[in-house]
Amino acid sequence: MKKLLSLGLPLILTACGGGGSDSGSSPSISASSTNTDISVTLSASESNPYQGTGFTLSWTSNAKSCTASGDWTGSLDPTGSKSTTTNTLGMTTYTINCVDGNKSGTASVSVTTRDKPFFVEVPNAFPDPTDNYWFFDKSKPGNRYPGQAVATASIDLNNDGKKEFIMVLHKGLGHDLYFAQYVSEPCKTTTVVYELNGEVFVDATDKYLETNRDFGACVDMNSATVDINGDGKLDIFFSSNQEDGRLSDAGSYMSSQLVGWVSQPNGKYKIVKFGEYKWHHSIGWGVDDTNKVFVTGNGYPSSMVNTKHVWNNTSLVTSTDTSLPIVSPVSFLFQSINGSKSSNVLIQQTFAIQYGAEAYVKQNGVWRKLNMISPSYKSVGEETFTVWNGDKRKVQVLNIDGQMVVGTGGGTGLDSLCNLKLYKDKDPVAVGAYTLSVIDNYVPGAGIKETQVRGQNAFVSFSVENNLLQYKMITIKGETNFDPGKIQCMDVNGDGYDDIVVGIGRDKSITSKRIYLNKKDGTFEKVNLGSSGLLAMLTQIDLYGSHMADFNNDGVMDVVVYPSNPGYKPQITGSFTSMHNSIKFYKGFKALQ
Ligand SMILES: [Ca+2]
Ligand SMILES: [Ca+2]
Ligand SMILES: [Ca+2]
Ligand SMILES: [Ca+2]
Repeated sequence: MKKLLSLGLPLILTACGGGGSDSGSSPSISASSTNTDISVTLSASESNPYQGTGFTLSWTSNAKSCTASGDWTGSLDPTGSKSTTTNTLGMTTYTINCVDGNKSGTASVSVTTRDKPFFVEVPNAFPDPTDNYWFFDKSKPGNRYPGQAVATASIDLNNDGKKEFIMVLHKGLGHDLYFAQYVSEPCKTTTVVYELNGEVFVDATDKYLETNRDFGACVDMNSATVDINGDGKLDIFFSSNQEDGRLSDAGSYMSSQLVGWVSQPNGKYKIVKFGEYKWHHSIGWGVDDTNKVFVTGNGYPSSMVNTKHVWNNTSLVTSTDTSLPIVSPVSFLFQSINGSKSSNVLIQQTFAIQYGAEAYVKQNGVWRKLNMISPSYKSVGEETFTVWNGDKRKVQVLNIDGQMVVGTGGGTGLDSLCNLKLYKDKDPVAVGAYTLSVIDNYVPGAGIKETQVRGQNAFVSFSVENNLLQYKMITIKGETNFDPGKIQCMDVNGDGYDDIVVGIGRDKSITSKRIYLNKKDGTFEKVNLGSSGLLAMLTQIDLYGSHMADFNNDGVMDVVVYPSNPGYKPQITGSFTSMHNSIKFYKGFKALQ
């Protein structure tokens, strides 16, 4: 009772007996009396409990015995308390009837059960990133470009069941002077590993990384995770380059080797750089004929080659494997279907048509190219496209389902391919999103400005059936917002069917996680997260990203929200010197359903 009062909760209770019953101040209280001879009180520890969470009913009486009625039953001691819980939304009423001989008394209490929110923010869950030089440079008050989180991953780095949160950030002079024409110093990328300690995350980078945090390269949004050295711990690989916004006439500075984190016998991870210097944008892994895991990735500008990188006891060894198809520099995915141990399907964006996809299958040890496929479109014509710095180039305008989109050279394409179990007992399909560059208010012949173009996701699945690459646009019931955001293919509700999760995206007006549950019939339906799905962000930070994982290993998905911008504008607005609370932890409170 004391606890209740200290919480300031309205106490609900009733007393009856006597002529003047005190009905208390809560509107949910009800009281009744049948007799003036017995005094009975009944109260609940919470007036507004969450659905399915416990509360305590407490009662007193001067009777010999009592009986519960209403939303509880059974015989009760004359005075006592009982833990209870209700799955009923709305009001439930608990009544107690107490008797002593022919004397009796009654009391009732009502509680109103609230819907449980899906997510609850844990306040101050991350250390203040302002204190970290790699995120925010206090020595440069005019610096409006703090570290930009480009890639995130959630991996259990120490196999304790709880996932660590990994952020890769662009930082450095190149990034600060984004889109300056000549920058002497290429961008740097650095890393932070956050580990959940109780309910808050701590910076555990030094605990997990063997050397320093600097990759010496920019990384793309894409990463791939696979245990490449077979020690039971996942390793991470990033597509990397030096494309930090400098103009391409900066030449060779734009290229970089691929970067990986590989688990070591000492429990730490080693940052390894491997392969050719390229403008890498794709990264992925497969299993070769000898059942060995390999990593590969591709990028412009040098010629496309079919290299693979395998772990050989102490390092990644790069070799040319001409039997492998050349993987797309944008996005690709290997699959092992029909019970094959090695990869026998490759699905990827085509080189020629940005909306096109192509597939290869391996038959009798030989990779064979299948058909190319794309959404149906009509070519509208050529237009002059003016990019951010005033440069002009020619682009093709396409009409796709009545929408005018930039067809080539507009940063559009098939992105974020991931393996998704559409059906529990079948091979996964490849799910991705076409990032359509939609031209609003298109006027033929008037030219197109980059600012006129709006990104829009169109979800699509690919599968190889009967030696043909098939594609299907994915229907999402209940969704009207197709703004781009990072895509995760994961089973968020543990039913064995993979679901689709889309991050909060580039547009700051998107403040809600988008979660699409697999309806087991090939379609998806948006989860209505209600107000609890809204993720509160600092108004001073322009753009955010979000990442979903079960960080605390309680079976319920959690969300981390972090500052992320595509780099073309300052991330901080107004007078703002602190990034405190810019990274947020939303703990999953109710299982997604
Ligand atoms: Ca862990
Ligand atoms: Ca490993
Ligand atoms: Ca599911
Ligand atoms: Ca959780």
